[in-house]
Amino acid sequence: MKRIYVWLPILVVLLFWRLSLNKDETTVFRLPLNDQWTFHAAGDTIRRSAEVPGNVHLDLMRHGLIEDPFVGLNEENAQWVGETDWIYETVFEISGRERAHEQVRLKFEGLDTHALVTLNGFLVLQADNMFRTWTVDVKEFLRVGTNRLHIHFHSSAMEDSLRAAQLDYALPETRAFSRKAPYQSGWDWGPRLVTAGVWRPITLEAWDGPRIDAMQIVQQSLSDERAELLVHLTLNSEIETMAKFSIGLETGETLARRTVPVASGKSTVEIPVKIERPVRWWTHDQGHPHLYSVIVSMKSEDGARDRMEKRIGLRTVEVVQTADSAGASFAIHLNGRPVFMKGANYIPPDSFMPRVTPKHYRALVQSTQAAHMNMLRVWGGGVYEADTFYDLCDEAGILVWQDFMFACAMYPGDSAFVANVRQEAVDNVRRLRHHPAIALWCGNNEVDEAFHNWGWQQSLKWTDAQAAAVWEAYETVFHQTLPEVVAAEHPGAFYWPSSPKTGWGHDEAFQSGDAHYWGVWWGREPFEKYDEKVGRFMTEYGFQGMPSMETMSTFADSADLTLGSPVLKAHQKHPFGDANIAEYMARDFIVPQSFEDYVYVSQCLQARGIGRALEAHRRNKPYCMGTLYWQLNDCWPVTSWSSLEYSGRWKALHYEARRMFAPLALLHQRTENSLSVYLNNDSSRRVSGKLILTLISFTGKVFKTWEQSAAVQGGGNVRLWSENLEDVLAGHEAGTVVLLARFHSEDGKEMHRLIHLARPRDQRLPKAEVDWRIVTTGERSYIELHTNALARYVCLSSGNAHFEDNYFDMAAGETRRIEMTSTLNTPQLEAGLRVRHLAEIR
Ligand code: BMA
Repeated sequence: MKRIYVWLPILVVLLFWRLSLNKDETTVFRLPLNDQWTFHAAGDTIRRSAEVPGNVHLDLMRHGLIEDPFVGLNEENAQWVGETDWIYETVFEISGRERAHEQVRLKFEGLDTHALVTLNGFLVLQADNMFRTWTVDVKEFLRVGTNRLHIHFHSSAMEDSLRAAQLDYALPETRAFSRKAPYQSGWDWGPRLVTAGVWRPITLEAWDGPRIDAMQIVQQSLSDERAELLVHLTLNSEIETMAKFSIGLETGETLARRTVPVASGKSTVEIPVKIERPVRWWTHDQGHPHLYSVIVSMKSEDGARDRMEKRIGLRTVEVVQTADSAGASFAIHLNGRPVFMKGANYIPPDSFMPRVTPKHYRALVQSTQAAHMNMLRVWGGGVYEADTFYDLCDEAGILVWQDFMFACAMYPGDSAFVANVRQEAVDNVRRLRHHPAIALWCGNNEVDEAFHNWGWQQSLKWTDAQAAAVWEAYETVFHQTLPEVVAAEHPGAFYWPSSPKTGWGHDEAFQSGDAHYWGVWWGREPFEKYDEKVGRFMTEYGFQGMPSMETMSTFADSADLTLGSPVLKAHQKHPFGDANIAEYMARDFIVPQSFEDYVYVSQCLQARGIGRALEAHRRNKPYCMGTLYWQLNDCWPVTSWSSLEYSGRWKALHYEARRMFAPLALLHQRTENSLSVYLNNDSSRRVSGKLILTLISFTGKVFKTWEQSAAVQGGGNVRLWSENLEDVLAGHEAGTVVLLARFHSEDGKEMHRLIHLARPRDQRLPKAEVDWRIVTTGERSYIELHTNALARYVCLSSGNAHFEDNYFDMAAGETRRIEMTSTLNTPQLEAGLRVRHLAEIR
């Protein structure tokens, strides 16, 4: 009790000190321009209220002028929106005091895309890149009283055609002329919804004397004793003055104080600081993602104050490419430790980005982490994500492979285009470089591979000179401009020109660099090929699965829920997607007659195929040091390669990824006549214990047992056991037995998995009875399951409930307890609960 007397005064002092720090921390006046917006089509006289940030599709929907393009066949009816010019207007009030500031500017964080901006009738900005931040000095155009801001968005589709007509050869995609999110033009998983509008905030800023415009924190060295950082500030001041700078951490610790002269105009200040005994940032699977907030405050002698805060992580990331007999490695070393990267490709979580909330991002990042992923690739056909997304990755300990926004197209190389791209790169590298999550920068998605392998030279009839010009433009952007920007703005960061390095039709693709393997799916090769087509770092491969019935009911009436219905076809964007699903399903499963079962089996199929790839990639560690499947998420409800539906609901694949990506995993490999079991350990600790394998019948009869001791180093991967398949089967038919693999570690933990010896369609699955009951302990609800015989792909569903595991196999006699989370109460959950498994399909 006495202790409180000691602590209380200290706490009070700390509290006051914090409050005084927060008080008047900046004299920069900021006015967000979010209110009183209207929009109308050019030539139209009716102005309607608009939401900013937002976009024209969202505004049209809100006014009932278009129907939700995600529903039914509405996408088609919304195409005119992208071919129209749109005008957004607002008014805002400015007082004499605000107008009197020495500097006044408008800051546009995202205009989508070709925008003419006038303020009180004066043209202040001509923007043509949705990824750039534009700042414009507007003091001379600003009035005391009411000001009118007017933005005319030209149709991008029209702009693209105009620009394309000026080039004497055709580029494969006219969308490439606009610096606009490529996926808006339609993708093989996304609708064509070419939108327009103020998609990120506009702010009026006014100030006197110096302000901090930008802050860069360069990590100069990092050891266990100390981190040496250089804090680089960009200042903006109308006048020459002296200013005091203080740099500290959020804990209150001061790292440096300086008083320096500030020049007029833009100037820079560099202040070195040290953090003693630094705590490093790790991915969540390797340690703790520790973050530091570095706070700079400034006070000038004429009374200007400003403050900036950046949250950083102290870590090193290297991409190590060591030549070897096959080619060269491609391994991410985090803080000097090679770490196997597990994850997926991330696309924009909505066709309409302004409506994505922090809650959406949080759910996505949580699902990523829950599946034991430590890396996401922000794919180049979308957008440079919102700050919130990277903040969440920093906190969750997830690395980001960051593409620049170029995908599956060739781009112009004229000087205006290149200058525009350069500035886009500068803006985004500056915005994102302090995030410890950013592992590397990659120039584009599949542009190099497309130029060399997709036959455009022939299909577009380029002359040799034209093809050379197209390639020269490529080199200017991806081999010159972007690496220059990364080197200058994010010193030490790794730049990789294109993902993949080499197209999958070439052997080299699997010998060095990163690889996309699309022989399964695009090439219709069997899933077994995944065992062979293992590269050094797999950045793409995938297989589609249909979304759940719940998600499909958000866009289709029950009458439309049949294979091949026009509404379903509109929600399958791949040219032969449905045919592919059908073909692969028939290879491995008994194809169900009922639509609902077909949807379920399509998910089992996707999980089975990609699960095989994940297993092959991991098993080949350290030859392969990363695997990112295509794709994590969806931008609308659709049949796609995603493991998370648009709603965030987990498909069977996401559960499979969670099992396959577990830090410690039992993996298997089956060849024509042998079977092997591996123990793969991605943690940094050595694990040892006992491996027990039993060959059992589907009703649980034990035929044969193998037992041996087993150990694997931290980061290791060992083949523990290998047998001739004939000896494993011991005279039994492959479709009637299963191998139960169990590992008991010395610290008392147990894990197990079932290794199947035949495809599901060739297994004589019994009509297992899976009993269940709901158990509630305290706040938590569980479903407890028991089966009397082998049950495959046991699928649990109840409304929006989330199950910690799902679509799993259960051996005869097995009991499992699965946690459920839901907004429903237990009786509701129980009433809606459905448990099924593969032997029940019709
Ligand atoms: C990859 C991606 C995407 C595409 C996917 C599936 O090449 O980069 O362009 O959606 O394949 O076809």
